[in-house]
Amino acid sequence: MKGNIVASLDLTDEKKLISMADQIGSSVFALKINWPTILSCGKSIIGKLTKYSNVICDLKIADIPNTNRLIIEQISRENPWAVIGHLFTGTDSMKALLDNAGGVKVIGVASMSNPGSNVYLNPNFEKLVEDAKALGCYGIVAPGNNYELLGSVSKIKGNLKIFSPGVGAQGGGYKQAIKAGSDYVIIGRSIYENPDPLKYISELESGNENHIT
Ligand code: BMP
Repeated sequence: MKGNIVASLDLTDEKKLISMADQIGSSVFALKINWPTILSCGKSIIGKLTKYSNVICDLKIADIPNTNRLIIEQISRENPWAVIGHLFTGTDSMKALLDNAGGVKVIGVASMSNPGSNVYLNPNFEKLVEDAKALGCYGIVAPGNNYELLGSVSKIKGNLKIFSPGVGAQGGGYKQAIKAGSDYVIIGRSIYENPDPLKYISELESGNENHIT
């Protein structure tokens, strides 16, 4: 586990996923998995991946407090390093995640990288960040392809760590995202579809991202 790159392994073939985790797990800060992987491989894949790196379970949990509690109880048994939940459902729902997470860190979504998020979610980032701070989240998600918004989130983040997707396939740059305030950069397709993911990661970290895909 090193550096500040979170590899988002949105793979549905368990063999390919484990092989990629084995190849890059020790060269990144964490491996992130999302619904496609869990739906195809089952939730035990979370535990299986913990041997390669920190695992971030990106379920974007967004329900009433009781359902959030039931979900986090299931997930925390697999010992991920962190889970991602939505903040827009309100402080009661996020509190249910935090209260029932055991030792698992909770990251809240404050803003997103897809253009559609500019309609409902992104205009409310200030309130969402303030809620995440007040409730004691470990971190927040803010887009690595929207430097202005990321910079604004960074100014008010307090002790929260910022996790930024949107770099690579969605157009964001690693260096610019860090410069705008990102603590951890989430990269999916540009890593797992890369013929040489380790080279790509080390080039990014050494400041060469000219070849970015
Ligand atoms: P990619 O680098 O291939 O675009 O993957 C990005 C990953 O981050 C995906 O798992 C996606 O679901 C997630 N993500 C995102 O792209 N934007 C957000 O705002 C929040 C995310 O979790």
